[in-house]
Amino acid sequence: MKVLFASLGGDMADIRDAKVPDLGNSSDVPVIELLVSVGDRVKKDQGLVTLESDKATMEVPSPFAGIVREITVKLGDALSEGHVVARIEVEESVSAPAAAPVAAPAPAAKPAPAPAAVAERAPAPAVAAAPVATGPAPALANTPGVDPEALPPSSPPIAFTAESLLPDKVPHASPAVRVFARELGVDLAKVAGSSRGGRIAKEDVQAFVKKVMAEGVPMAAPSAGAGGGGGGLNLIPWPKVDFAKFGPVETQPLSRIQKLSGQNLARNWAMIPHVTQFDDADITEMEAFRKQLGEESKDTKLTPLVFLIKAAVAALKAFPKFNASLDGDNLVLKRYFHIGIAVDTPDGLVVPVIRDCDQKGLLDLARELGEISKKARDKKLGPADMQGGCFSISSLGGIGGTAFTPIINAPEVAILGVSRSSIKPVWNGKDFAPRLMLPLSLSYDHRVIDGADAARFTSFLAKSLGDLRRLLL
Ligand code: CAO
Repeated sequence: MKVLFASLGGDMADIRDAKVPDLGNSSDVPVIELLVSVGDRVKKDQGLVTLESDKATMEVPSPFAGIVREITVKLGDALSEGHVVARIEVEESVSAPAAAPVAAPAPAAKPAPAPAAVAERAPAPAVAAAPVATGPAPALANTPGVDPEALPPSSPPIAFTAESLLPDKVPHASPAVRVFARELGVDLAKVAGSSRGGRIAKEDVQAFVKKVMAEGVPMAAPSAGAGGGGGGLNLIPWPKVDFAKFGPVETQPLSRIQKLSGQNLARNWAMIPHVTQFDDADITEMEAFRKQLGEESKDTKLTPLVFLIKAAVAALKAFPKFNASLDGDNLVLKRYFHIGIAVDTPDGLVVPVIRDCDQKGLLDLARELGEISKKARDKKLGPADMQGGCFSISSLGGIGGTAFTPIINAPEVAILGVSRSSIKPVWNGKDFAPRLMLPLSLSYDHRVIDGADAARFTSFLAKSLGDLRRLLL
């Protein structure tokens, strides 16, 4: 039905009925939720009310954009195809500016059908054509802990499709609850419904989120692309143990750095398919050169790490896929060479970045490495010092060990671990010769880098460190 109301300015308002569409074989389906209020501005296809049959929930969409002037049903009403659920003043007729706020007839006490007596010349209600602010979806706006200002202007409409009528495809929850869950990144398949017939209510989603946050368990299904959500592992909760039952204990709070780096490491370890490639570089000649250079430049401490930075830059140039990051379905190749260096501090691990390593000589790099290590240990690194890295090096060579499996520093795709060099007997074709061998451990993201490329990369590194003249090529 189309009804024309006269507005204060004398214009005629075009008010039309929003009716229940074809429900397949269903009829007398109860209204379980009113999704809009009188005065709300709705988009075409935006849900007006939710119906729930024994098998599924479904939304009655608004056939046109406009302002809700009347809601003609109430909770519990049983509706069938053709039932009028609301009267909407269609968009074109509400576009003229006006000063007064929207007023509208009170909701009808009884469900439709609409009164046939309302004629084109019915007395004009005090309807002004003032634009109605489109607020956040009602289901979210009223949620404790959810800032309505931070929400999108309206919930995405949920299509009234055949699929939404198929019980096995629809979570047993109203569309508004599904929208709510989607906004919070909750996979409804994991939420137990407490309402009649196991239906999931908004409160169930809230309780689930609280529980998950308390336990630190991911909420959503994993994202297919890189850089997507971090959930979906479906892990059992972390074991809670009263250690004091077994002996004396002392509890120490984690430092801020430990908490932050712990979260990053856990995400990177869980989300990146790591493989680690091991190799040894013969650094006998390099070490002789390093010692000689060290004696010439006594003010600057020249450790093997500086040579590794140079060799890594050369390898990144030769194998550009290692100087890249995943961005959804794209690989972003970088044309700059900023190297992150893992630094061990009393408060935990940090990774400051040395920029433009391709443009710096060994001594400049050595000075900068000394400066950032000091800055890190003095807790003076700012966020900018740790951003923009292409590839990281984690050197435990000053401490010891023969190999380890470093964790990639996302969104980088590879990291080089360096262990302590030692003299080893190396077969030179005739004899075993004592050579200073440096163990390399390259962890790489197998989504981006193949094992063969990783072996080529570490061989290239080993050759470059074995003969520094190669870095000039
Ligand atoms: N083999 C043998 N000796 C090595 C070596 C190696 N691979 N690397 C360094 N050394 C020697 C150095 O030459 C130096 O010797 P001298 O004192 O005789 O000059 C000594 O070990 C100490 O070096 P260093 O550690 O102070 O300097 P560096 O440039 O090698 O490393 C830094 C600097 C900041 C990376 C390092 O101090 C550091 O913090 N490393 C720890 C990184 C880390 O924790 N990684 C793990 C991350 S995953 O949890």
